Amino acid sequence: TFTGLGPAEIKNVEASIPEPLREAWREHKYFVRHVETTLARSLYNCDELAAYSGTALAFRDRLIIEWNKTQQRQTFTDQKRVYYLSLEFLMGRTLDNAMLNVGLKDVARDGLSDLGFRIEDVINQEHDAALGNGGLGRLAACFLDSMATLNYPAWGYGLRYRYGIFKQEIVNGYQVEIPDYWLDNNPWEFPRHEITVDIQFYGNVKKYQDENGRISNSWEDGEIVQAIAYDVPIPGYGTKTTNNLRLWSSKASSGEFDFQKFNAGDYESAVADQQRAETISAVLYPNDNLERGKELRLKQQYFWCAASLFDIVRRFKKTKRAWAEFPDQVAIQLNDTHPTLAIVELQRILIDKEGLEWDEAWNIVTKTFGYTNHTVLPEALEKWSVPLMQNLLPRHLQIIYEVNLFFLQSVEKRFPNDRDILSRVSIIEESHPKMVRMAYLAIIGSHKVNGVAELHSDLLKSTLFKDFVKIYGPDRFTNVTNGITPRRWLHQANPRLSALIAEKLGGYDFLKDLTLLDKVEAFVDDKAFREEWAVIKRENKLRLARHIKATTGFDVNPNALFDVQVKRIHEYKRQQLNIFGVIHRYLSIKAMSAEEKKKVVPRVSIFGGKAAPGYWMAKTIIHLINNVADVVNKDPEVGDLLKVIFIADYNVSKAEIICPASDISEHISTAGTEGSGTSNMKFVLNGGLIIGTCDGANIEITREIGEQNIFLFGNLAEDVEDLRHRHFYGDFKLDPQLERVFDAIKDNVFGDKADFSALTSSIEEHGDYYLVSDDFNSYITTHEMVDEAFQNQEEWLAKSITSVARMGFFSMDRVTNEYADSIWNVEPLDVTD
Ligand code: NBG
Repeated sequence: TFTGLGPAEIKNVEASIPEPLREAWREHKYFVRHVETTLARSLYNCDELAAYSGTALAFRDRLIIEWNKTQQRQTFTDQKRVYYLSLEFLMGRTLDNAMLNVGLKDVARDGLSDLGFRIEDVINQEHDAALGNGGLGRLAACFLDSMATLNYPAWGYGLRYRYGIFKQEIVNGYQVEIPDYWLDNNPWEFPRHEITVDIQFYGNVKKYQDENGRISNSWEDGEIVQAIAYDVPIPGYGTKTTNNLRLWSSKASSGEFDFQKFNAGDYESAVADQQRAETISAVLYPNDNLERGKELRLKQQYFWCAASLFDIVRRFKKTKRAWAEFPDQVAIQLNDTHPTLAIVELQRILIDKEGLEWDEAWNIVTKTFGYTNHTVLPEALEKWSVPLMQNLLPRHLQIIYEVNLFFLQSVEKRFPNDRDILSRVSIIEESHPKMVRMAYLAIIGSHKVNGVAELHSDLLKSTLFKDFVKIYGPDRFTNVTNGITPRRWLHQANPRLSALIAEKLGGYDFLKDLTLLDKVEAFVDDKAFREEWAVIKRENKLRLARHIKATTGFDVNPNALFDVQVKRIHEYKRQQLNIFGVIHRYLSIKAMSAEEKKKVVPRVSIFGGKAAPGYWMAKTIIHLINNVADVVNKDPEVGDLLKVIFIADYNVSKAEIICPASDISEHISTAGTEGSGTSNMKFVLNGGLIIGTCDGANIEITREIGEQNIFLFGNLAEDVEDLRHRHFYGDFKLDPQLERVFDAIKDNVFGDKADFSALTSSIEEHGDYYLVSDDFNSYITTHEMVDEAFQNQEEWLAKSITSVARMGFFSMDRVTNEYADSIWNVEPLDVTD
């Protein structure tokens, strides 16, 4: 062992080691030191968990040194910084990513192996950091990776939830939610007990005359909660830049612990106050694309916005610049409307605390913020009740009313003859109770608004935000199509494919410039390359098959076509369409002769995803999938021809196993409902083909990879409204093949039909809002084309390789550069020294 050497001796030993080995030796030494001292374990009593902790701590040391240097560099050069405000950061695991980004995974593998550990087992000890629901949270995590990789001076700001997204278990076919207490054993955060901010709630507003005779407002009384900063280092790939993600945790402020109660002997009630403060950051709301208007959620939003703004303003004030320079130094991106209160908070700071005039302040505010919209679904658009806001944030409500007043006055001036437009665009909806429309506030308070895929951005302009396009002109609205980080979603998840590509391209430069992938197309006819490609897919399928066996007990045939749909369960994403298609396939197989069965392409239909705990229909869909699996997987007449698998607790680390293993994946939302989708990109980048509707980024994926390489089906977005309208007026006929599926369900083939009646009747009787019946025939026919295509393995392989080669556009680095140029106006930092 390396212990017991003094610093001088260590230097000597180190000097005697040849340079290439020195790095390895150092890592080894750090590992041993952490196991023996930080963890107080002996090397002879070191299990996999301790090996994980030791390795993580060794890498953390590295990250934090670079983190410090990066922060110093950013402060010293004093360039414009970007702040990404997101209520969700779906980071997944950190160790593997950290090892790859600093380029020392091989060193760690050898070191661990010397000590008798397999690096994969050690990596698997880590708990996912699951501070997000789905695509929106994962996009934020991809942003952090890209911003660091591209050397942008950038910070993420979020909440440090004590409980991340719940852990999903399936019991008797039903989803059961288990709390995810993820913080034990988390080496990746640094508590900053010295960085605290007092956050105020409730109270009232008083007017007073300041020393210049100006009438000012002051927000008084109410209660104070303390925000404490926790910092998470974010290493870029192949660069020294290590950025910061700052997460806020809530605590009763010391002043808040009620000593009067305490002295009066009411200790319990004093502790209860304490606990109440801590609940603010206790739990992530588990809804994806749905807002419920709960007061605690609004408290979370303000708590996080106010703490982050205080921090940003404090940093700016240290530079002693004039306020007018604020937007030259600070860009703040709002990840959806969740952080919209930051707009109001900055205005409040500038006018109430810093004494700026309204117009001067508002000009600074609008130049600072950019707003990204992620959905057109009406149930996801945030509105807060005016009485709720009046109570919780009285001063902010006043400011919102004032912003609205000035805005409506300007609209009235420009459109004097349009009486309706004022009520349509007002931030305040005149309902009972009145509601604050957060998206409108976000548009009015930002200089740029963007959607996340072309179709989505077009729909925003032509429907939801149409009036605002008229008011502000088209330039305020733009599109930045989403992307994914190739570091995690190719290199980390699929190391062999990444290595094969690197071998052909002469290195890993493509991980920093994904457009270089186009050179892969030259090898599409290279026999050895194709074979290697096919072997890698097979290995990845075997890996998933082992996972399925271990977690569900079912054996799946790795030669079968793996058909995957993993994402949040939502009616608009249409897992019901998929499972109805599976039932259709099952019934067809059952009706076949032995001869006919020989021609069937064996399939494994794989599902995964969580339902929001209160979303009953989504839970019904999960139940149906599991019941179908139960029947199909045990039916001897079907055997290997069809298997149905529900992978419980889908999360980022499972996605890393699943994405590389798919032959085909499903992105089948009703046209016009999916903002972008990002797993579609992950699957194609890993050599899987996709079946999808003309929705979200599927459209641009098709444009990039060519329509011969994708299976598109279903009605177009432009036809959806009309179809819904017709259904509403009774013009609806259930697709006959779907009827056969419903008949089987109603014959109790998959358990008690009563359990699924809401699902079938939503289609048959209640207007089929998501057009499942309208798209069913097209869906089934297209799946037949998939089967046919899969039988020609050579052509399938060519499609797979060609598609990967054409995926360069979907790198998160392209996305980040587009935001930097067209929204933030920030430059990367030079880190050459
Ligand atoms: C989601 C969309 C996805 C999109 C991600 C990231 C919300 C509100 N929206 O289609 O549903 O890919 O955002 O942009 O979670």
